[in-house]
Amino acid sequence: DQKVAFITGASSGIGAGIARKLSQAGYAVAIAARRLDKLEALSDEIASAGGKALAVELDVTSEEANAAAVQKTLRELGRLDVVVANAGLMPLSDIDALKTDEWRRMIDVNVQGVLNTTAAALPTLMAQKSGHIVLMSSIAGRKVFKGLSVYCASKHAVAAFADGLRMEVAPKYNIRVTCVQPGAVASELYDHITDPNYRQQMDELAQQMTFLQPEDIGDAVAYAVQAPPHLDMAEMFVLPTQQGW
Ligand code: NJP
Repeated sequence: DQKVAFITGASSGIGAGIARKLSQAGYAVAIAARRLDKLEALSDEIASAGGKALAVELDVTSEEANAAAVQKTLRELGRLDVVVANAGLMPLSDIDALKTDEWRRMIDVNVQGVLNTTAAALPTLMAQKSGHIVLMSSIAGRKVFKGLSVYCASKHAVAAFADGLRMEVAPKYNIRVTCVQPGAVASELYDHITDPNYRQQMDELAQQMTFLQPEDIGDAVAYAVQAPPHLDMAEMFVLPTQQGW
């Protein structure tokens, strides 16, 4: 039986890179996000490379929609082995600009979205006493950067939840939990920065170093989920070499 991975935020960037790499590793992939046209294009690409992909329209901020997306995956692909809660956004701004709508959006997607996806998948994984949950945190889940305070808070929350989740579900239900903490990855993430100063900073950063590609993170996730069953790759901190630490 072909193993199945469910990946959120798979319509672009890292999520799409993970979908490509897990497909190459032999998984059938359920690719979820809001932009169905992008998902269908990726699904066609995966199919023409000999893989199997199911496009699932999903807004991760809805608990019910996450449950429905997981049910659709089970119905159409037959099983669930890996869940990647990856959807997220990063609009930069200073705190004194009080862009409270952006703060709320980041908490809704980056934190509540991850909780919703995890909650939707857990009953199946717990019942079968196997599975692997991959949560997308960030270098911003370890350190705080100016202009990124709320984003950092959201990614610290994901890292904390990953630790708690692992503690509670790994021994009891044989579910592995991997927290991924990338540095700078070339993706659409930076396209949504509206503040011109921070846009310029990001453009300068991109000139100073070679960003990772989404497929680099895909390779890391493929490694984690294919590790021998006794091994839980608990954290993966993946940086462009020139980003340093
Ligand atoms: O960004 P991007 P990345 N419901 O913009 C989806 C983290 N990260 O790949 O809904 C469902 O290309 C959106 O899909 P759509 C980052 O924080 C990145 O870089 O169709 N999906 C798209 O597929 C994030 O957690 C870097 O618009 C929603 C995806 O999310 C993850 O990596 C570094 C959604 C975003 O793809 C992927 O970001 C790092 C919703 N409500 C961590 N809202 C980096 N790039 O440097 C958005 O440390 N999406």
